[in-house]
Amino acid sequence: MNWFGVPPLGGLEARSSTENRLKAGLRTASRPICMATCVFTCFATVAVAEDTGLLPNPGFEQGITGWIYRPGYESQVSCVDGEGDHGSIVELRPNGKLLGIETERLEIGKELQPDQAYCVEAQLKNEGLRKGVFAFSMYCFDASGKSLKQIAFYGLSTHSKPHDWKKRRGEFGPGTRNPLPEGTKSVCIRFSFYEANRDCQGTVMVDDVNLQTYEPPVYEGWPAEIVADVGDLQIRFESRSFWTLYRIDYKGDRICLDRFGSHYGSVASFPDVGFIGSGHTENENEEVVDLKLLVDGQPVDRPAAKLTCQDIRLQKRSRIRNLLLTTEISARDNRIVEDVKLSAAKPTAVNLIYHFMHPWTFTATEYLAESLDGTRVEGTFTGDKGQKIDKATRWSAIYDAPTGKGAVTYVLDAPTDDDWRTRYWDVPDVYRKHYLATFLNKTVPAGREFRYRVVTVPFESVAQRWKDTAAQVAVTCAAMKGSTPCE
Ligand SMILES: [Ca+2]
Repeated sequence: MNWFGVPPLGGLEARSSTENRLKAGLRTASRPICMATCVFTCFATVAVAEDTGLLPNPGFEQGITGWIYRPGYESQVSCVDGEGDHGSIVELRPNGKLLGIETERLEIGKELQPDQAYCVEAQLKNEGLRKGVFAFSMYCFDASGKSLKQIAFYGLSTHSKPHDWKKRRGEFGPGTRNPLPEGTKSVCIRFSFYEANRDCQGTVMVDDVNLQTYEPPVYEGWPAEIVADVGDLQIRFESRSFWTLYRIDYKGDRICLDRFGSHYGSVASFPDVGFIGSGHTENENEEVVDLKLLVDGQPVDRPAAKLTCQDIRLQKRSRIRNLLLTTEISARDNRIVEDVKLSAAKPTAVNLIYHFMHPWTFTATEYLAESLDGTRVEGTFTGDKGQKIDKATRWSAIYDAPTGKGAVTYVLDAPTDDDWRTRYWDVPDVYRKHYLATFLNKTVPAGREFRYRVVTVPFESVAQRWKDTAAQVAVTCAAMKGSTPCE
């Protein structure tokens, strides 16, 4: 089960916060944890990093002072020596019952400020779950203490491979992907297990739970989003994903989703880490180095949140670990061109890199593609969670019968010596998500620039003729091959 909404190598996606709401939080009992009930070993002899965060006992060096069982028993929680630099850690072992530990309530206006964003990090070690699920999350409460929302940062299931210590992180508050719901008066940080019959089995260790203020990536004078009407297109650029596309509407119909968690742009999956880039903030943030916007050819220092133009270009330089990306997204003449130049500051092993993610609507019914040798690949979307096409293409297209609209994605540039693939991930009730997948289980070498460029062109067609229409659109795109976008 894809419990956290992230496919094994899927670029994806926490879905909506509601869909993603985790069930690891039955709130049936509350009792303060007494230090004396924990098992202490020799952690006092280990040097531990200075506490700079907002939680009083982030590294469990004072046992689990400041943490509350909700629900749980002393026998399920041990503070033990974590070896190395860990000092004391907390070992959670539900032993066939529910278990949750959480911080005392952090009140908005006291410990936390309403206009401030925060980042919470934790070191986690998964020794394996045999039954149920585990979540690193937070809860938001109203003035009466009623839970308004659970926000999940990291999840484990019985399918998750055991792993050594890993840092996992999340953000909340204004300007982040997790604004607090209206009426939130307090929050807590939580680690919990859930199983439908309350039979949770497994062991997870936790250390260094650090809560700090966080400054979301705001660019001076820039709004949090830019919605642009460009001909028959309406597109949206989103700050929380470090400035990617986040909507494609065509002639008033949404053909590509605007649902936070269904990311666009480029993302890399690193061995033993996971995804970094675009809206994936669970491991590390993409670092935006430079950002520019040109509207009808003119640089705009302080863009409006909503504008109408003939030509818009967003130019970005960013860094994902040792990968450097120069990205331009431009829209004009009812076409969207996305151009990425990728280089590595030093050889960088990856599971894969996705460029040009497009979360097309899940009502899309059919696909069609022309592979590099000229053969056609076509079929219907059935919601089987398969990766359709999965080979290099000159172009590919989707068709959404309910709206009578579709879109062609024509590959203008891609390295000829890499086994890159066009994929559409067919996820029912979520999306038909397009990816250009590269560097499958490879190392990106240093000293070379890799260029990827696609043009996406929406079209309208009756169902019977859509494939001819798409093929005609592709012919018009072929003329752009070899052209260099204006700088
Ligand atoms: Ca510790």
